[in-house]
Amino acid sequence: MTGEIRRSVCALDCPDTCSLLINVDNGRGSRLRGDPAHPVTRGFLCGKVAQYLEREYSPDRLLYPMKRAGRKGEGRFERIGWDEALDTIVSRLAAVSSEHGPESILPYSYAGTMGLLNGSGMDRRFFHRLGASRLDRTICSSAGGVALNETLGFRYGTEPEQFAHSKLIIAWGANIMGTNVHLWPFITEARRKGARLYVIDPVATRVAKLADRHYAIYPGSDQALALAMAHVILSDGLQDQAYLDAHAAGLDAFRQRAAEYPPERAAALTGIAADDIVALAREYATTRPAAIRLNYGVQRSERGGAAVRAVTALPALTGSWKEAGGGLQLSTSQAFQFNGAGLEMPELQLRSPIGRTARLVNMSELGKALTELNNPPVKAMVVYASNPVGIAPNQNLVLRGMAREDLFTVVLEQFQTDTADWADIVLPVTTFLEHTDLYRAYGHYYVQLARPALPAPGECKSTVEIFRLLAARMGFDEPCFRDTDDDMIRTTLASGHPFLEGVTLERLDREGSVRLNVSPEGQPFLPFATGAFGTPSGRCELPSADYAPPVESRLGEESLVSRFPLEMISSKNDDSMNSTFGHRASVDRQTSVLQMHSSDAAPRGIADGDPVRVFNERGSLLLKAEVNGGVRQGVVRAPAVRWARSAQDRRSVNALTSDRLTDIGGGPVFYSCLVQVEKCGD
Ligand SMILES: Nc1nc2c(c(=O)[nH]1)N[C@H]1C(S)=C(S)[C@@H](COP(=O)(O)OP(=O)(O)OC[C@H]3O[C@@H](n4cnc5c(=O)[nH]c(N)nc54)[C@H](O)[C@@H]3O)O[C@H]1N2
Ligand SMILES: Nc1nc2c(c(=O)[nH]1)N[C@H]1C(S)=C(S)[C@@H](COP(=O)(O)OP(=O)(O)OC[C@H]3O[C@@H](n4cnc5c(=O)[nH]c(N)nc54)[C@H](O)[C@@H]3O)O[C@H]1N2
Ligand code: SF4
Ligand SMILES: [Mo]
Repeated sequence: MTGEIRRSVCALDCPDTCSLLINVDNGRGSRLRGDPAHPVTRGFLCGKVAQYLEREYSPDRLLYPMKRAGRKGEGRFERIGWDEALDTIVSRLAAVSSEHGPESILPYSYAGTMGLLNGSGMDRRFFHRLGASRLDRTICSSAGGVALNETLGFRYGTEPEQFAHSKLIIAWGANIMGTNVHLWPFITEARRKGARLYVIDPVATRVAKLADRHYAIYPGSDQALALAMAHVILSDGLQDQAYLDAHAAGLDAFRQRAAEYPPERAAALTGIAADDIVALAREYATTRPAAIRLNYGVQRSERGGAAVRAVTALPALTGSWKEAGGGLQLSTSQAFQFNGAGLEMPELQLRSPIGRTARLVNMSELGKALTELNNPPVKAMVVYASNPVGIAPNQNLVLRGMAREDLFTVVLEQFQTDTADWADIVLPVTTFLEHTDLYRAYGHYYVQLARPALPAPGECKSTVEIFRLLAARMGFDEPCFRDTDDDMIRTTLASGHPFLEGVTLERLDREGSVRLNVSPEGQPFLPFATGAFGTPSGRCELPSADYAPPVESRLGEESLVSRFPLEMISSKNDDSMNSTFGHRASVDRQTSVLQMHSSDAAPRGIADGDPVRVFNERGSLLLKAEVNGGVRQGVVRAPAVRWARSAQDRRSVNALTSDRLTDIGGGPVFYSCLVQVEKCGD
């Protein structure tokens, strides 16, 4: 078995969901690259995953089950066998369930893997049958997702391939070079044919530096900009009235709201000059086709939902959905019309001791859930595919919860993360190169399947297999707990939706990646060219919400602004994936800095490279100043998310972020965060 090339799929939480090829010699992977035949991957990978084999074979991989040997949080563990680990978990969960009710058990997971089986398959069945609390998975995209659904009815968007036909591309809160690099070749192709690229972002990201124009907007003010653009478009009569008449609802109320946002008012709210707003609106409305790549940065603020709704109204206003290379992409995920109910089996809750749908706990309020929630309190938490101590807001409150002696914590992990340090039991899991899974995407329209390309090291098991074993030990005798991976994939594909017609396990095994039947072969998918919005009215629902600056912003609550005058953005680090890859020294360096504008650094006596303390009412954090022109005055940026366990003060950026929720969707407001900064050490 030498010199074989196997296929896999990148499971990281990224819109690109790349198709991978890996060279395997005698069971060992030697080279990882993007599949040149895949229409979106196009033969290349991002830097972090091109080196994934470093992570795969890292000496820091967890290989055996362990139990806590020291105090909670101390991070001392001793190796145990699988039998002892599983028996301990089952007996503790059973005891907690009978004493406090099963809802005192909280699963906590997100998108450490985007694989459907390992990320949202057997685990869901297990917790439903147990009657555990349900987790409201809001941590990333729920404000924007709900906003899209309210406006468009479907989370569909412009295909990445169609950006090549655009004449104007607006990257709106979208760090394309860092978080969505496979869109870049299509943008480059469009620019070769004369297209312009504009970026709307408070931070001078790599893509902002490569753009034709960078609009350095104030954080959390996008709704005001979009309303002002709509105002200009409507007062100049540049709208596509026929499209609006046929396919939109709420135009009168939207027009009235937009009329309250003349460019001068929006200029004061956004920091973008009135003339620039007028020019941008006119150019957007008259350049055909024009596409907006909206990403999730915009919706991580207090008004993030309304902002996404206002931006999403623009392509309906101009009729841009009609054109290949027009429209907007925030997500494509809902086109994967899988049989989610068959995969997750929520009806198992009726067979649980509570016999009804369990309560829902918002993952973005984990600190509160662990310290305030009652009836019942959370007594056990099972964490997988997530690192909540690192990534959830208000880290100090989360840590207070994790430290509770009466909380039983299980963590299924590949690495000893900040969260694993607080576990009572740690279970070693496989990586995506080592197990079978089925993948959707949120930045393109290809379904993919991956089989194990490499053997599992040590005693690692897949997350699916671990929940199968736990179910058996719990005595759950429903046949679904004996489903094989292939059974689960077949069930998931069998939704009967036309987008999935002919997409079978056999075909995926043959082809690896299959385009959804969103349009006839060779033709672009134009989701809303002829209306067909998924809203109850069948129309694009134009929003009418008013704007107000976030409480935590330069124009926000005065008592806060006076003490904490800087707006902190902790956006994604280019070379990591949330907290994944935090074990790398290079990533640790990149995520331990605070980017500042010189006019904010100088009055504080801070020079480039100085150690600084960043603080607010929730916490304090030590970082190194980078006075490098990356941010505009009044804004600071700390790339997310460092491993707190590597930091001298054992904290990371979420020690500062707020656990307020967004206006729509109950999401986190990571990027509405006021702080003060001082120089350390004198
Ligand atoms: N390299 C890398 N890639 C990733 C990730 C990663 O951690 N690293 N994470 C993955 C995940 S989980 C996700 S959800 C996606 C997210 O992908 P993106 O949404 O592209 O990433 P973010 O960094 O959250 O935000 C994008 C940009 O929005 C800007 N921004 C912040 N606040 C505002 C605002 O108020 N208005 C405007 N207009 N812009 C604002 C930020 O400065 C940032 O440059 O990326 C995925 N891909
Ligand atoms: N300040 C700030 N905080 C943020 C963000 C930000 O931009 N700024 N971004 C937010 C966003 S958008 C998101 S999506 C969240 C992301 O938060 P998380 O989903 O928690 O993402 P990661 O930090 O990448 O942690 C995922 C973990 O899953 C593990 N894992 C990978 N594959 C598997 C598997 O198959 N099984 C199991 N059991 N584990 C696996 C990895 O080893 C890793 O430790 O963070 C949020 N937090
Ligand atoms: S993280 Fe994104 S760009 Fe990088 S390999 Fe994975 S899917 Fe592709
Ligand atoms: Mo995310």
